[in-house]
Amino acid sequence: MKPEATPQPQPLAPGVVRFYSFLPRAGSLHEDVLAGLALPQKSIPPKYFYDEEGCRLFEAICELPEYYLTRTETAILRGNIADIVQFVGPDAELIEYGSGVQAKTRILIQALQTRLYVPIDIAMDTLRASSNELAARFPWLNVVGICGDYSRPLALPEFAGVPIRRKVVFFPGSTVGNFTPPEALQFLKQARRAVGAGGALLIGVDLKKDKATLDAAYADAKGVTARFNLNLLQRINRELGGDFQMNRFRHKAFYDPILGRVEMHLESLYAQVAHVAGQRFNFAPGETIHTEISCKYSIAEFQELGKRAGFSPEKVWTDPEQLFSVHGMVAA
Ligand code: AVJ
Repeated sequence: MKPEATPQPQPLAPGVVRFYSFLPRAGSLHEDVLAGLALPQKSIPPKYFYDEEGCRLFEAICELPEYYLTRTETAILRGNIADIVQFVGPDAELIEYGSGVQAKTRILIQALQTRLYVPIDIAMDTLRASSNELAARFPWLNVVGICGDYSRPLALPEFAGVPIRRKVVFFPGSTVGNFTPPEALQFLKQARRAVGAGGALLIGVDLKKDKATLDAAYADAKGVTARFNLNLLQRINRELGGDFQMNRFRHKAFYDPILGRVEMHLESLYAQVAHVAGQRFNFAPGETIHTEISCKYSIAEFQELGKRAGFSPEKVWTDPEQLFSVHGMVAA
């Protein structure tokens, strides 16, 4: 498939799911991993977690008792759905970044009676399977799946044949936390451009809270998050001819209250050498590969970030324990 934006508005038909691939050329995993492992603090971008096994493990994380994020956000959406429908308004095009299995989206599409849904995800197989299922579930819905990496600028195609009054970006799961605050600002500016004047943003943001709750959420008792993290090494072994030994690394995750973020690392248990694509990498005992950050924001902090990106914060929905927030913002 050609990684090019389509210049002409595309006619749509409900029930026919269209897919576009905007993925960067093959080889980005190769380049990013080799570059990341050569840094003084070795690091690999979290978008590479999501191969088939990684997607499966992430879904398992969402079911864990310690991982309160998914169920809390889902409850917030369900509990405030009438207010959310009023905020979004009729005839909205729904654009979702990091759509995954699209479970929360179903709540919105059902309530909003959405006619046009544009899910964007880096994992092509998950995107295809979920989009086809969704289209079968909502016969009036046009679905246009975009396989792409939204950590870089991404020009979305325009569509004809469906009445649209406003574009709304849905970005659930606190995935915005995987960006540093400056990167999050860039992303929000990109979302602002994507929705245009009069557009809106519906975004799930995990709130700052006590360290014990956050440490447990990212280092669960069953070790599912550990497997999710270690799967990255397995993926590198498989796709880049690596020779990482899984049992010589361990999952490490902790909340840093000063930086307001969870960090995930893969820690080398020994002095060891690993090879990737013919290159040699040395590890000291205790040395880590940094694999993810999950930034946490107070409501005021995130509203400030939204304002700097050109949105005016209009609504915030939270749960009774103030664990998680969903912001409704309008393009200023
Ligand atoms: C879906 C990316 C938001 O950062 O909480 C879960 C990913 N990492 N457990 C998060 C994740 C470890 C998750 N996001």
